[in-house]
Amino acid sequence: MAVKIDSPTGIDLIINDENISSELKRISNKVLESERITVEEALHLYENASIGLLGSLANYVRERKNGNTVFFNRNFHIEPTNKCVFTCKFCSYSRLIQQENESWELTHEMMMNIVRKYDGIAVTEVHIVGGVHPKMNLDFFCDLIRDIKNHRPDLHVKAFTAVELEYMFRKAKVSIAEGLQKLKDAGMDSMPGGGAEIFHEEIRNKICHDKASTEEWLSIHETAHRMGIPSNATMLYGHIENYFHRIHHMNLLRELQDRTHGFNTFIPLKFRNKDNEMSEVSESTIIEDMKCYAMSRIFLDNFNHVKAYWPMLGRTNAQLMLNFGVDDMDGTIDDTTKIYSMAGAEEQNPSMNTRDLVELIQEVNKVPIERDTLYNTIRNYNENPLEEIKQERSYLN
Ligand code: V47
Ligand code: SF4
Repeated sequence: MAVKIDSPTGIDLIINDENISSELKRISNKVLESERITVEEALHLYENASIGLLGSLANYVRERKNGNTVFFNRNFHIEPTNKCVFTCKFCSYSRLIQQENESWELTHEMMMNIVRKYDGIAVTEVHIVGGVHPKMNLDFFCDLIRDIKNHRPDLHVKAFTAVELEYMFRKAKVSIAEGLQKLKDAGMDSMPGGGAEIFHEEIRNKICHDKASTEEWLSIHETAHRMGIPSNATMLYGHIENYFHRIHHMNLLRELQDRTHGFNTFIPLKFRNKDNEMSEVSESTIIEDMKCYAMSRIFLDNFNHVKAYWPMLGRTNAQLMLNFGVDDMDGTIDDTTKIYSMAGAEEQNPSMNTRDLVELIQEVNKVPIERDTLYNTIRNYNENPLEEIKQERSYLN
């Protein structure tokens, strides 16, 4: 959805400030003219632009693409297990297979019970992601997805990071395309964006050397897109990587998106340092968070959406990012994820009802739109305010 902006007066003021270098002006004007900026230009912007300039440019791009809209959905997570064969140093969530006391492993029936809990409730998406457990194989997950779809055909199943899939397919001795086809036939609708971390080898080797490589991650997403399975992409930032590594990461995604147009949204994930092997690395400041979101919005000109995942950032910081290029806040989640609370995020019991999300968005004068996973509008909450909906859908609290 392209939106025309009549007068970028605020940006004019900032760009025409005499203290801004001619190079920054030149790059900024490219962004305003919808011209793609290069890796070198992005790096220059990252290193030299003020937070004010980055925020204004990001907001400009965001408004051009999505107007004043902020999307969210009504979703819940299933985390089948936190046992994992891999050893990512930043992960506070996984437990080795033998660490029985702090680990969980849900059975097929337990996961179906989670799905049944939402009977009669208008959630539109289940997000399934977890550790990589050798016993939970391709057939196990095909059966699960098939049963979820039989029970609730309208529920969009967004399932498995490329890391989980790479392991699942390798164990099942099937190609990427064969594995994805089986999952698609079972009812998998799309893929989340996890497991990407930082693609640059220098960093990837240090923080997650034993899981799917950059090439494997990209290849799984590219194959999925070509088979009509859309996906998201993430970037784990704010640890030992630098600006160049972030731009390099986003450039690989931008190139893939040029080839397939299969990514829905980009999600910068802020590294949290509690209870993991990288606890000595300090977390990024809020200024760095704002710069990271803004640069993502400016650089990824072929991504329609940038998401602030509020369980990890905290709801007020996520709200702040709505002025730094973000147009999506993920969903209600309903306290069904442990990944971030275990890593020390502010949200220890992540759950917001529709009212909380709508109010958070309206508080910063944006328009709350409930969407489905593929960004089709379900409801515009400015046009159809919550009070009226409450009578129609009594489960809203
Ligand atoms: O890949 C793990 C991250 C990801 C930590 O696609 C950490 O809509 C910060 O990908 N600090 C999994 N992050 C979650 C994920 C996701 C989340 C929400 C929405 C979507 C989507 C995808 O969590 C992992 C890793 O990058 N992670 N540990 C940590 N200590
Ligand atoms: Fe396993 Fe994922 Fe944690 Fe890595 S980030 S150890 S793959 S659960």
